[in-house]
Amino acid sequence: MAGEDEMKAVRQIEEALENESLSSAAGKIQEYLKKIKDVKLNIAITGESGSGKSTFINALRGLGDEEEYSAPTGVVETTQKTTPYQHPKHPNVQMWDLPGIGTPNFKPETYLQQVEFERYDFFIIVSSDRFRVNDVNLAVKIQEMKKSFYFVRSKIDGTINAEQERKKNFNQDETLENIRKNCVEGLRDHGLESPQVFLISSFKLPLYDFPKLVETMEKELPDHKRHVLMLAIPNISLKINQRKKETFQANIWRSALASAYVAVIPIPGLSIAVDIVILVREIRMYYQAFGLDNESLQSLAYRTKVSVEDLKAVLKSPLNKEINKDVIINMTTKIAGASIILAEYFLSTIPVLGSMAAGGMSYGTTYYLLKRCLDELAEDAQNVLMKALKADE
Ligand SMILES: Nc1nc2c(ncn2[C@@H]2O[C@H](COP(=O)(O)OP(=O)(O)OP(=O)(O)O)[C@@H](O)[C@H]2O)c(=O)[nH]1
Ligand SMILES: [Mg+2]
Repeated sequence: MAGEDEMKAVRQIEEALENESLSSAAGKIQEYLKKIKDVKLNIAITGESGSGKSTFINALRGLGDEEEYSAPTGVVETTQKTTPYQHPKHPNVQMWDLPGIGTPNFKPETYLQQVEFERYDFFIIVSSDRFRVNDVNLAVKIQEMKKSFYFVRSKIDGTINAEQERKKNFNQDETLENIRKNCVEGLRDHGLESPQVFLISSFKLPLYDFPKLVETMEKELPDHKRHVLMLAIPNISLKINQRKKETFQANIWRSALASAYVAVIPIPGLSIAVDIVILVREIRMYYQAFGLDNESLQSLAYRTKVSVEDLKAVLKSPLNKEINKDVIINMTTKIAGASIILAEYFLSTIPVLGSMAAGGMSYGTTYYLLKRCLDELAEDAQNVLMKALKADE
């Protein structure tokens, strides 16, 4: 299993750090980094016709319903076969639009085999009202196959609006609680013990339970898949922003160690003992994951009706202008003094690095630089979100 592979890889790296030379440890980490780049995440979205599967898939990919690569949505039945949709920026992440379990040609008994269940990391079962016995049967079967599932009650914005119009003393929290209770009771009636239901509007992803759903999926995924999820999930709430930051921070040591490897095998012409290529690649990845690229800002502006100019006005980090070798080298030379102190700190935490001055230096500098860039970009992204979300409420 992939999760065990990961644990094995980390253990090997740790052992190498304790017993062997730095270059051997760093060699292993490079292998691991290469492997991690190929990690795939396959998410299955299923539910009755018209429940909002395709719309949810588009929202998960940070797309509207009418863009070039969007899943077709509409009032007529559209999903009749299993269709993969790639994440526009992370092709390793695929959302699968599955026909509902009650669709002609699909029988409840053979549904999971028909949609090739082995392929998916987990299932999201969508319903726009009460969950049916079919949904529960499916969940039970998914469980038997040792996969996980999440119930999503969709189109919450519509339900809330209708309630608001109908009731004189409308209370949103109370209404949400009632919908949740209703769904949970329905699932219990059909025999599911302690189901969890997430209330979601694909038109208003930051509101309601979407951030909680992300948090739950993240918690339940193995480490290497979690990283991929946090790269791909749209950065639409302060909570998600924070989780992205934490996930990436937990991975910095890997890049730093890979950079140390490069430093002990000197590259002609590179005076600073840091692998710039690794730095540029990682920082670009943060930038995209935080949704600071032009396309993401445009789409956020469109959704929240805040102008792109207003969003860009809160950006402070120079990284928002350009992320290339020169910018990074410039930052590296500026912090050279600080990194020596830091390198010493890291040498004391990872003794084996001490035996290679250049490796230690590189480890410290890379770690420090990545951490600093991550902090800067996370903060910029947070400010952009605060600006946008204020207008969205
Ligand atoms: N108000 C509201 N409408 C939604 C939401 N999600 C989907 N809809 C609408 O519900 C209708 C059906 O959505 P789809 O995403 O096409 O549903 P589907 O589950 O893919 O349907 P099939 O492909 O027929 O199985 C469309 O008109 C959507 O615009 C939502 O979060 N809020
Ligand atoms: Mg559809």
